[in-house]
Amino acid sequence: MSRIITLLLFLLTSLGLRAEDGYRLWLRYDRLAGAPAVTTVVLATPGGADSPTLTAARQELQSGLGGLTGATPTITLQKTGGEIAAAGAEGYALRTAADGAVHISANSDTGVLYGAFALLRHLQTGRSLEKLDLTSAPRISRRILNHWDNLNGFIERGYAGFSLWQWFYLPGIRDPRYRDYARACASLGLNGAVLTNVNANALVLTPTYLAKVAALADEFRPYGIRVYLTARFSAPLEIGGLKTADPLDPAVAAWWKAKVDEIYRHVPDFGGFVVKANSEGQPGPQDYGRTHADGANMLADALAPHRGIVMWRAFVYAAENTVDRVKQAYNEFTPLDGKFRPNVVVQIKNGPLDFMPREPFSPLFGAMPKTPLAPELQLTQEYLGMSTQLAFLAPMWKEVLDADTWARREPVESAAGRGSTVARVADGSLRHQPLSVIAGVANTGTDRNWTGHPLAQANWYAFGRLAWDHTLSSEAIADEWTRMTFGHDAKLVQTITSLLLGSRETVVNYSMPLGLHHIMAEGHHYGPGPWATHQRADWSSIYYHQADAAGLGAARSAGGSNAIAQYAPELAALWGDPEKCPENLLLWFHHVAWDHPMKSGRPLWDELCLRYQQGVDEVRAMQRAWVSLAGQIDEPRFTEVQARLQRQADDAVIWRDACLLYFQTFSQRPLPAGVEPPAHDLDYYKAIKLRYAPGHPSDY
Ligand code: GCV
Repeated sequence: MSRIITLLLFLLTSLGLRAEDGYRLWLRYDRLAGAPAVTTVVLATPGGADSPTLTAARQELQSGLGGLTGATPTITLQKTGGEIAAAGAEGYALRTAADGAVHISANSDTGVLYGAFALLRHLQTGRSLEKLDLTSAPRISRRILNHWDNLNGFIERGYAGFSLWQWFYLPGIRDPRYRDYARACASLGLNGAVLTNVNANALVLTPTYLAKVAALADEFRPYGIRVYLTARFSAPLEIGGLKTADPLDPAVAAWWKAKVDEIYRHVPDFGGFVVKANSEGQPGPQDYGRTHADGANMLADALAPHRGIVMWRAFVYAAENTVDRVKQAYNEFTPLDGKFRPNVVVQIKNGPLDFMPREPFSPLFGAMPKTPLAPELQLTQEYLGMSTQLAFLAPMWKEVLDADTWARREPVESAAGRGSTVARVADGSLRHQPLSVIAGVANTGTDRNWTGHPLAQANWYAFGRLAWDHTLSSEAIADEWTRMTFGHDAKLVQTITSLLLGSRETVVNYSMPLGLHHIMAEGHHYGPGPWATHQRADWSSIYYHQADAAGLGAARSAGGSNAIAQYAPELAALWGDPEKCPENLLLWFHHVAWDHPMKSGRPLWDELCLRYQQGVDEVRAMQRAWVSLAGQIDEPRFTEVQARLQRQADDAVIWRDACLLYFQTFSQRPLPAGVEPPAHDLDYYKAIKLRYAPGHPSDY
């Protein structure tokens, strides 16, 4: 039997057909019934001359249009008549001429490449080419994936295999996958990749590794992708032979300047550094009594002559600091506003804590008007079920990007800050800042399908699309991705898009509803651990949920840690009042009595229990929805998603039972009707130890 299957697979492969394994991502160019014929494509740039980027565009169009329409088009190059208005440096214009030829015009070769991918997307999503006339330009200039990849191949919080960068084999042996990675990124308009973990290794700055970095940069360059590295602040000590890394020591500054010059000799378009300093044990300027600005500026000065930038992370908190952890970054960074060089961006996680399933936006976005601020989003699902569970994150990112910081738009607009959204802070439009960056912690790895969970590809896709245009809706992104990745059947599209769109809220419901946060198991962060205590208070769940006989939730309003005061007064007034605070953030900001009446009329305890149950029910509904697609999806992807949804359903039950049994020891209330009784006692759940979970360096 197995011989027959092997033979069949061999025959299919030799016929050019293959089992769908997810490798092609959304760049699947299978024949599309009804796709309009495209016989001629004109690529127009100011120079009209060929280049590696235009070659890449041509190759993509040839294979893409050839596959989708069944006919390979004629592709010609020409000069643009003048600047393409509204396209900017990287945008494009797509237009169908009277003779039926499609013109892709741009002010740069990269713009044409992006236009080529946009044309393919247009066809792949079933849109017409008739009277096509659109211009698109990115709203944010640096759209960057951050890879938390170590030089030994391990990816911190990576759940889809090992690092794509094969450091041992570079620079000579180059995995063809580098090009496919670059194609995928370019298809979304992503234009940067930080190759290394923010928990940095200075070795990558040595000549041997810089040659390898240069090889990757060469692979990515035709696709408009610049490479960036993480700079270990203590590198002058570790690889430079200096006795200090004090940023104000001239010898240290000179060492970095020489190192940066050396990097640019290897990689002339090197993008710059990301730095995690004085956070979670990483070295930094505070080791020498200096500030984050001192450290960032020293590196920025070295990079400035080459037009490189520093992305200095604001993810800082310290064990010895007794101030509420969610307040610490604001306290450290707001006094530094206006003190950074123009080529420094402060990179801020979307929330003030750490990529929880739901957080309010970080108050820093509304509090550093003189500094370019970059949102850091996390594609890899560290706290949302890794690549085992389905959580489509576009709705979460939109929630943050669309959030109004209420920051004042001084000096021009003095009215209250309505419209001062995180997105407008990030894209620089609020304060006319020229440098704009958005960063996403990648979810890619060596798994054949790149992201482990076949549907987690949608998070890579969504990040890229939002980085290009944060005004796109989650619905539109889910629709595009589904059509490109699975097909156009109406029921299929409807089913998969609604699965995607509801999935993040489902994870919130069965893991950390109503504003609960940081109650996951220690270390690997997969599964519940509301009982977790650690020698570091700020790594303990009890620090965050503050459950006691009276109630549940972190007290962060005026009577508590007053973290609420870090937000604009309009928001503080809303969120600081438990009667007005949106229920999805209630336990983030307030310690609430178990019998506190919720909007449903139920007491908090009952509401909490029913939210956990709802999460479980929703996963089961997701399973049923997926099964309804049997026969409409290729077998490998269908089976893989089905198995992962089953695991998600089992894990959701564990979350519900573990959390409710634990919180019940405080509430002393029965489970309300409609909540399934747990199959085990609390000790059973406490005893669960997941060994060797992926993405976490130690055992558990
Ligand atoms: C790269 C969390 C993660 C760490 C990560 C850190 C950071 O603490 O658990 O793995 O380190 O965030 O963003 O720097």
